[in-house]
Amino acid sequence: MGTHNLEELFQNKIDLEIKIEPKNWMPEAYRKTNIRQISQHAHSEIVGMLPEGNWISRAPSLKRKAILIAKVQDEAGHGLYLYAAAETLGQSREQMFNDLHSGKAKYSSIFNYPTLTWADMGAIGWLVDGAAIMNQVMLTRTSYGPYARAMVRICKEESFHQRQGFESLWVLSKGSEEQRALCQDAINRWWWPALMMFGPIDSESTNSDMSMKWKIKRKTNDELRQQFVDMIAEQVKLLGMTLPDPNLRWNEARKHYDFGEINWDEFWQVVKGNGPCNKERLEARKKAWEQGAWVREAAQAYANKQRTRNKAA
Ligand code: BYC
Repeated sequence: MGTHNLEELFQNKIDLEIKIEPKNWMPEAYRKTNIRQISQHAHSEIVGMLPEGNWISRAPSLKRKAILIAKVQDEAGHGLYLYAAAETLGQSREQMFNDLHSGKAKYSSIFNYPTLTWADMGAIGWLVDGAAIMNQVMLTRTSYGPYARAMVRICKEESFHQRQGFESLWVLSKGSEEQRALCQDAINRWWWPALMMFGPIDSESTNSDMSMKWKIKRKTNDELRQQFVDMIAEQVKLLGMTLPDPNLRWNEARKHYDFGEINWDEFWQVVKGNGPCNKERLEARKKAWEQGAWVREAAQAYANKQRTRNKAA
């Protein structure tokens, strides 16, 4: 069968909502774009452990510490499911790590901002995980089977992450003047970077057209960002806090909140590696990789020994 017919059959399957599985024929560009997105997503989970890991030893109570450890561990698990999903497309895990460490592969811009106070743990849970879920719920229906299935479990865990973040800020928002100020300051610093997580505006989004046609993405960057603004603009009222945007207001005609201009120059600087913590984050990942070499070697030696024993038996 010619490539043209194969492409037509492939698109028909997508249109009929039939999942694409690892051994099915797929256009090379579909494979590549899934490897790109899934591996970037995996890297985001792994790098995303760093800003929060920074506060595990300083959590204000045993309860908060246990919650934070559980959340950071979940993120490691999400990274692993996603690396495994990308491997089914023929990309080796080693190559993915090399691409992260060399700076070739991207990861979410959000993790290049510092976590300055305890309130940042709440703001990350509420806003960063909140933005992540908004995007990931749609990905439970993405067309590539292994990615969609990984997302189902990830979304369940992410909703716990968001809840705990909101609850942590809720407690601060009902506390002393100083605690309220910490809460507001964290919201002020995380709001705009959280909006940037959804990616560039649709007209600048190079991958969206094909990803929408192939149902890898089911909603555009701007649609999801608007959904997120509408949700958070209501939730912030419960905290008695404000969002740092003088242009945020309900638009009755659109039935959505209008919001101010995102600083796209800042976004692209962060994506290009010039954000406040880009260098620190990559250094931390490279160091962890180097320091973990003996574990990988020991695991390999053990596997080899088992194989030899099994052959002999
Ligand atoms: N940061 O054509 P576009 C989490 C890049 S972590 C950096 O719209 P696409 C969590 C984009 O890659 C959440 N780069 O791209 C973990 C592209 O460059 P390339 C992570 C960005 O792929 C721990 C270029 O800009 N979630 O859950 O159609 C704690 C043009 O963009 C960003 C995912 O990864 C960005 N924010 O759409 C807490 C979800 N935005 O690759 C939480 C899966 C864009 O062509 N990914 N770029 O060189 C996606 O859904 C899509 O990849 C995106 C971007 C919506 C992010």
